[in-house]
Amino acid sequence: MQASLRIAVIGGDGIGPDVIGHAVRVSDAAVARIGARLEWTSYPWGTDYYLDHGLMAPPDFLDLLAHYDAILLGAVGHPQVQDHLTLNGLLLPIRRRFDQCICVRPAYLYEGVESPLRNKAAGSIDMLVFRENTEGEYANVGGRVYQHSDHDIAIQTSVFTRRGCERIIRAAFECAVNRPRGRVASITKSNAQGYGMVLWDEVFADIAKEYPGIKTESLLVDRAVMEFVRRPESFDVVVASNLFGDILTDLSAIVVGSMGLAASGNLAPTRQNPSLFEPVHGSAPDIAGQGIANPLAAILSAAMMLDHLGLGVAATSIHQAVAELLRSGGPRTPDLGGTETTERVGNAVLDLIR
Ligand code: GGG
Repeated sequence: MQASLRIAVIGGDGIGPDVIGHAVRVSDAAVARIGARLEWTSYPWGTDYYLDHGLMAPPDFLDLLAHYDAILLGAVGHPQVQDHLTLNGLLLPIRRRFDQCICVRPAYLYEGVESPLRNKAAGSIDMLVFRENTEGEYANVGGRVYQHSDHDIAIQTSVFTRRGCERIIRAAFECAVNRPRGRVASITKSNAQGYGMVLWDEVFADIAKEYPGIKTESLLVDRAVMEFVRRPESFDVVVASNLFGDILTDLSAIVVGSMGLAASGNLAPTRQNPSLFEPVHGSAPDIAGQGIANPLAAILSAAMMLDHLGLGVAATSIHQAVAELLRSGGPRTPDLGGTETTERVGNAVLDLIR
């Protein structure tokens, strides 16, 4: 038996804890088949912790997490606390501290899942969005003055660095080299964002020259949202800023059937720090605790984690189980038009793996 890998688990808020346990169980079953073992440590951080302690996690939480091989997160967000407090109290500091500068979000139309767009064949939509993950519009630079007065002023600054643009754009090209269609689309709004996003466009053009075999296009984000709906099949690898990548991946998720299938990895490419894996969906307080959240996004995020940790065979077995469940018309939760529970779907994936 190989030495076990240490994973920190943060269920977080809302449906996060509902789905994350299934990702853990499925991962355990998948790695057991190849004689590996995962050692999980669960942390009760999130908004309940905040309501008790005034912080989303203890002051030393980043030091604690630094010792793990990876982090698996459910969701953050709670109706009683402003979203910027929950996000900046837990998820964003993790991405920054561990320099998880690359966020990868696949969108694939599985057989057995219907796109809300007409006549889309299984597999015809297959894109991989590379979202810049530590700067851009999420840089958290700015301030407020004259609050609670008629002169209230808020300044929010985006930060684009050549290094940051290069890292994410190069990662997108490197990925495209190994994909059959070999295309990269860059999405900005550089007509209106004439400093940061113009720098992004320049870096994109420079890096594209190093990859003459890759077909490229640059789109303004307003056109991109239209084209994601009009011709989603034409997108292969997509690279976008932090905010645009976040927004576009809600769209790509729904185009392939549901947010409940959207997985993501926040990658620390030097591998000196843990990477974090999480479903793209948030805490969905409207359905939290009802036992009807789709666990597949969390399960597929765990598969991305196993792949990242060198357990590719286990990751593939999870992908195959999820694909088989969907193809065969197995149990599905309401987001996919079904009536089944989180538990039933999670157990069905487990059965397929075993
Ligand atoms: N599953 C992670 C989660 O709860 N995400 C909520 C969210 O709003 N995230 C913002 C972001 O990823 O930028």
